[in-house]
Amino acid sequence: MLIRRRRGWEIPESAATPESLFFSRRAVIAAAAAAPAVLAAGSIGAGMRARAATAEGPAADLYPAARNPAFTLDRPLTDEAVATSYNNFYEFGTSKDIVKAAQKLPIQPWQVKIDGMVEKEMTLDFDELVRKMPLEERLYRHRCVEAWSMAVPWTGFPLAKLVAMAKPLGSAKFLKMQTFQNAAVAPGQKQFWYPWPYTEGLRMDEANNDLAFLVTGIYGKPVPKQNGAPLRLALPWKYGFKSIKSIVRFTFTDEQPVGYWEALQSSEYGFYANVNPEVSHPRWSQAKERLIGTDEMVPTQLYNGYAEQVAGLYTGMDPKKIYY
Ligand SMILES: Nc1nc2c(c(=O)[nH]1)N[C@H]1C(S)=C(S)[C@@H](COP(=O)(O)O)O[C@H]1N2
Ligand SMILES: [Mo]
Repeated sequence: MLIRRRRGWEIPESAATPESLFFSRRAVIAAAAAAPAVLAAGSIGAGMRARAATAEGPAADLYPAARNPAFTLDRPLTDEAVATSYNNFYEFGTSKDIVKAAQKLPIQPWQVKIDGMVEKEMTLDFDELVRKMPLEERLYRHRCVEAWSMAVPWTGFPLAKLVAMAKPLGSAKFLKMQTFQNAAVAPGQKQFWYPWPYTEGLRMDEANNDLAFLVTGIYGKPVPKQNGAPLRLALPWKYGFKSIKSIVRFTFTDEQPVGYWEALQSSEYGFYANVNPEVSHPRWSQAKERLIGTDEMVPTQLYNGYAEQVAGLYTGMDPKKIYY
């Protein structure tokens, strides 16, 4: 547990309530005996001391990939042991300490389906997919809606490369993505009253933006299960819940997808979910963020500091709609 002093301008930890609040409320009704602990945004679970990512995993021979120098940071990288042990992955539990539970997920083999409005639907094995793609390392900021953040070296490839391979029809306006569904290994999915499988979506132009990155690795190694192995998204200008983990399906569609959090509570979690320090979450401020693993709070930036690359996507849109 970190021992820290709160400064006057910091939000009280109890105000920055994790997304798991909703699980708590609902779970209290359905499973009072097993009410999950709601961890404050700054508290670090025992998993913090768990082992770091290993060099094993799918397509391990492809790592480390060359770093793309175009993506720089304004802060130090988060410690690997922190980024790979303080995780949101509700399929495996509502605390941040899901490392152990997540190891039950079988990831070899892993099938990825591409369907909907495409020239030809396809299913391919993750190993086949990753070997078709040009892997690179990018240093990205990662800002959770709970007002904490990390800085992470992801390895992967632009989502636009998968879109190009899929050959979407002109009628496709959105890309919908879904996580595996396997309640036998993911205890969270036994809570059938939640909208499993975890779903997220992007507009086609967002999916084709160079920043949208499909992640296969972290810290120069295959991404571990708790961080969304073998394939997850990183959308650094959006709140972390948009960065869906352990993806099994990409569907091209003309209907705006409804994300998992949006389905649960649309007044708090919206489709766009672009980082904006000036638009508060209904229950807490988004003006600052806690750098996880340190004692530091820093101001949050519009589009999490990526305005130059993405502001053009939202020209003329109602900011309320953009941010929620
Ligand atoms: N399938 C799935 N993807 C998910 C989540 C989840 O619970 N399930 N949590 C999201 C949230 S809220 C965040 S902040 C990031 C956390 O990623 P990390 O654990 O690698 O930091 O994953 C996102 N992707
Ligand atoms: Mo999050």
